[in-house]
Amino acid sequence: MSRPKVFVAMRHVPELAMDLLHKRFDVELCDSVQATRAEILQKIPGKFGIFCSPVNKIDEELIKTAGPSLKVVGTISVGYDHVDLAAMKKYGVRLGYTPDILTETVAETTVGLLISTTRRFFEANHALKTGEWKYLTPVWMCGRSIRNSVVGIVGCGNIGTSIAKKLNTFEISQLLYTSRTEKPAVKALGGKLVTIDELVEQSDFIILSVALNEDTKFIINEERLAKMKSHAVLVNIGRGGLIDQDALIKALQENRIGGAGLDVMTPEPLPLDSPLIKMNNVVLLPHIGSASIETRTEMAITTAKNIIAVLDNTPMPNEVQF
Ligand code: 8YV
Repeated sequence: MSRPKVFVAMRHVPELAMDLLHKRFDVELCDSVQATRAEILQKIPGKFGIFCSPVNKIDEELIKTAGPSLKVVGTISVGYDHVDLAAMKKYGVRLGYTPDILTETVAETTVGLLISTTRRFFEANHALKTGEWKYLTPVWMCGRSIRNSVVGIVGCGNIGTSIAKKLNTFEISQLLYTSRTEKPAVKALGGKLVTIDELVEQSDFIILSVALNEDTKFIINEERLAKMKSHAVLVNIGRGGLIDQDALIKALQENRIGGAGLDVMTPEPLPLDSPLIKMNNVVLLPHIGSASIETRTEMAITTAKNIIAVLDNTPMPNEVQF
């Protein structure tokens, strides 16, 4: 008897997760490292599920192309802005995702990105390796301390709260945050719930840790960039679409803010001719917020289990409700 089929839209998925899928499904892997849109549309018809990531847009065209066999989309991510929830609902397709698992890893990345941006680690490393390090004068390669600074976290969900806890050990002078509701755990750290405009005006370091949706698209725009302190450092570990990137580039070019640390950007991968690439006060990471072996392995296993749960008609470990 033929088994239900799953399409895996990427290679190098941890073996433990692949083993789980192989036990229950006929698994079709994409041809290269990452499936193109055209390949997905070609291979999705007749599939029960798809194992995908935020690089794969899951929209009505794809769901319709899959046909009625498609019952589940499993995304190896906490974010699901790449999935058209209305279309999923219309065609009765369920969505599994991987919240919580990556919280601490993404928070670790954020702290690292913040420090390396404000303390100029990559610029300093480059200076050493290219022989620019000749003397040690008092202000050479100096950045600004996190200690005694005002840190603003935009979006205090699980990841934002974890970032707040980690940064609280840095003896900062004030923690500000935005959120739909007051967060007792952040309040207990001395965190103050403010508006986004108050946050951008008052913070030395601004961290974006919020989901991308219609309300948060371009939450950092020209107007808000203009309100920032001239030494403010902006860190983004959410989604590129949270920032009007052209406005950010302009603000950086005109030295209107201090710098930026971006783990996410628009588009991804960032073209090498982007002005951001050449800026010394910009640290760019290739979307590696959750990229620890332990975390990605657990995310992959959960994604597989989410897909299998639909086959078994049991509750998914993590399902997006819509
Ligand atoms: C993903 C992410 O892990 O979780 C998210 O929303 O963007 C990342 O952590 C990464 O894109 C791999 O799928």
